[in-house]
Amino acid sequence: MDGDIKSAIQKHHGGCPHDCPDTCSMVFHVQDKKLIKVQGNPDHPMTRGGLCVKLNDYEKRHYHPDRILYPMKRVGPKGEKKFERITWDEAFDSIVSKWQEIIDEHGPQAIMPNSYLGNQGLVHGLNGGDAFFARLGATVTERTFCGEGSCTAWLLTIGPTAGVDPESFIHSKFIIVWACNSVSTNLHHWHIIKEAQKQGAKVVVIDAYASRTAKEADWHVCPKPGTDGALAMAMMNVIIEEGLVDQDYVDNYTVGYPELAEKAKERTPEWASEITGIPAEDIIKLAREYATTQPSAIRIGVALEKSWGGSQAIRAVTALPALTGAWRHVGGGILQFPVWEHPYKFDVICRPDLIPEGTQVVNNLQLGRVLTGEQKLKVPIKSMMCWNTNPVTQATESEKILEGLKSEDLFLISAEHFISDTAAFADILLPASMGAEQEDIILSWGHLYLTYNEKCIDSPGECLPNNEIFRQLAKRLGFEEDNFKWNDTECLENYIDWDAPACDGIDLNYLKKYGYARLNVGTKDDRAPHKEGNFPTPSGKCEFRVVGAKNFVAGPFRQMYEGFQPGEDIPELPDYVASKETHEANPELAKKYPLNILAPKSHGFINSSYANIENKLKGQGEQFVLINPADAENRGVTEGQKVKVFNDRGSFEAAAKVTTDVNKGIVVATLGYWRQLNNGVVNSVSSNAFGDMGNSPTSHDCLVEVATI
Ligand SMILES: Nc1nc2c(c(=O)[nH]1)N[C@H]1C(S)=C(S)[C@@H](COP(=O)(O)OP(=O)(O)OC[C@H]3O[C@@H](n4cnc5c(=O)[nH]c(N)nc54)[C@H](O)[C@@H]3O)O[C@H]1N2
Ligand SMILES: Nc1nc2c(c(=O)[nH]1)N[C@H]1C(S)=C(S)[C@@H](COP(=O)(O)OP(=O)(O)OC[C@H]3O[C@@H](n4cnc5c(=O)[nH]c(N)nc54)[C@H](O)[C@@H]3O)O[C@H]1N2
Ligand code: SF4
Ligand SMILES: [Mo]
Repeated sequence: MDGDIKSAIQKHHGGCPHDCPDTCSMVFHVQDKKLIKVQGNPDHPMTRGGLCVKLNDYEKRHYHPDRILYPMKRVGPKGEKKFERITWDEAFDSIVSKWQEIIDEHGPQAIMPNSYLGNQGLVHGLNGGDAFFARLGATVTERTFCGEGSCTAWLLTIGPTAGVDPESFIHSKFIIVWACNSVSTNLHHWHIIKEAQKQGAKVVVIDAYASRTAKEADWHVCPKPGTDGALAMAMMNVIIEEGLVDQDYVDNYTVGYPELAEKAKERTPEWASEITGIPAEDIIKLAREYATTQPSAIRIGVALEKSWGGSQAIRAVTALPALTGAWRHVGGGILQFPVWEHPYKFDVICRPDLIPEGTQVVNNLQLGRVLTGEQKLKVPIKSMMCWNTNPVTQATESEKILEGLKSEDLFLISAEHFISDTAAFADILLPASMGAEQEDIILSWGHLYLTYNEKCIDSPGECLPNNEIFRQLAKRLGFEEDNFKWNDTECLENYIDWDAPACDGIDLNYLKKYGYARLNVGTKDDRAPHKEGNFPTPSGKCEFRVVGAKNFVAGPFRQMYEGFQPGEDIPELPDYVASKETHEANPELAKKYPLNILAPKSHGFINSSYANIENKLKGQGEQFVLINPADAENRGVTEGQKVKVFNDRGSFEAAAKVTTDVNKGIVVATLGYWRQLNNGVVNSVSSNAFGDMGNSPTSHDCLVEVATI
């Protein structure tokens, strides 16, 4: 972009690097080498000039007084945040020599990486870290925080397709937002849904409580948590029994309809009503309206997978648009993560080919068990390097992770912006660069644009970009592969398949000039990718039924995880699978812990990021728990009172908000608050159990009790 001479402010293209489907295109305002302001890019069809409450003063995060500016080493007991400044040379030398010692004694698998999408850049998010640890021969960390069960279900049913374009929702006449709190978590899609609503579309939100999004819907359908599979199966029942099936579409473009129809016969609205708590008339009405108002579009949220039967439910929901023929229309179908059609070269970015055969795999949701030795490993973990993630607040069984991190036997390296709850336990702290300080292309899992981020300021202090940290480590360890020699621009040249049809007319220069580029995958006004089937599945059709499939882990940013051994058989047909922590499934446990907790995302934070920043905390308010008046009264809990939320795994404190936004038996406490600033975190109570597919988390399949303190 051109510099603005009058004000001497330079404008540069940015991309929000946080783990959010919107991947906003931003404008960085730079004056005297400082980032003074950020704006949403007004030209971008989804960002439209607006950011969100988290990022509207992103420049302040860059200069926050608590930011880590220098490499440091621990000088006090673990977790007490007593650090002393060291040089980068000292930091790298101590890491490499400690690792060498560990490798000599235990082999490289005693070292494990731990990262997620805290930064979603191809270079500094997905980055050289994976390639680096693959080359080192370290333990492989399978990371299934977000969408991996959903992806497995999606791939089995319709394959790696982006599905309906989020922008095509403008043409939809009936929209279901299913377990997604778009107002908080996908704001720039919500604008489009609101516009469609203004043009006459009906917007239905299916959510287990009255979320911000549910409150803005034309109709809030409120199933009990983890019962969406029953709702979807009963919708099929109505659609089939009432002759609302698009038979021509089903005959030509689907597999397994006779078996599905047979199964759906048993799944009556009355049956589902018992399970979901939704009146049978409402289920019938929903199914009829959904099937007969075309184009109809479904947006599924990540939350849908987070119960034991979540992925089977997602298979059922994903089957609906093929049953009704919604795919025939622009603005008809279903949306999950459009990232499937982005031409990223994950094999080049992550270099799974470098992983030595037979390397052990651990899962990031099992971190507490891995570190405490409760999970027996071939080679126990002696060192962990953490970047782009904060497992103490975000992963399950937080108390066990803490126990593991306290061990003197674990050498923890943490590359961070702030001393997070995890970084607090580091032996070596590395200061990481932030948004405007590093060049990248930001992965998006919520739209069909490539987004460029220009390096336009220098990092404060001695912060280094993640990929530079890995380059330096690789150099010291003598790794010769190209990955570790490419500069950031060269990485971008190599990480994207610029020759792919989706990139027609787009190259790095184009991106540098315009900041973003729409992939060549049709326009919002003409895209109907499955009008005539063309599903990227083995049969080329929508597979209602799959035969002989075994559980596998698919990720939104990886086609498939290396090292994962095919698991249990996957049932041939989608169906309702009951949650495990409920009154019905576990009455003994429910006697002790009668309340089902939901721990979704906070409006004012992005996962645990920003939960340490004063104005964001003020906007979001202190950790709260929503509780129904009847449940509150039974426990002598009053509005605003401090309570303890607990089960056998742990506890956290929260201020009670007594409200009918939640039904009796359910409590809601949003995610992200820091343990340093609060007593316990929501993941103190969450279970490490995997869901039915893709080793997904089951954070909403969880029983607790609430008591006054
Ligand atoms: N403000 C903000 N935005 C974010 C994030 C953030 O932390 N804060 N995080 C980002 C990330 S990493 C992700 S994955 C996305 C996730 O965004 P979403 O997919 O929206 O996920 P959640 O906020 O966890 O949950 C969405 C809704 O699902 C409901 N829900 C929970 N369980 C059930 C159930 O069993 N059935 C039904 N029908 N509803 C249920 C919850 O009540 C909640 O209102 O958001 C991204 N955007
Ligand atoms: N109970 C419950 N638990 C959940 C969920 C839930 O719904 N309920 N949601 C799950 C989901 S969907 C997700 S995606 C995960 C997210 O969990 P995490 O991926 O752990 O997300 P964050 O808490 O944002 O942690 C990201 C960290 O990376 C750091 N970071 C950001 N950019 C950079 C960078 O460029 N370099 C370095 N070195 N560090 C950087 C940030 O400062 C921050 O501390 O949480 C999961 N946990
Ligand atoms: S967090 Fe999401 S909505 Fe906010 S600026 Fe970043 S991409 Fe946009
Ligand atoms: Mo996520």
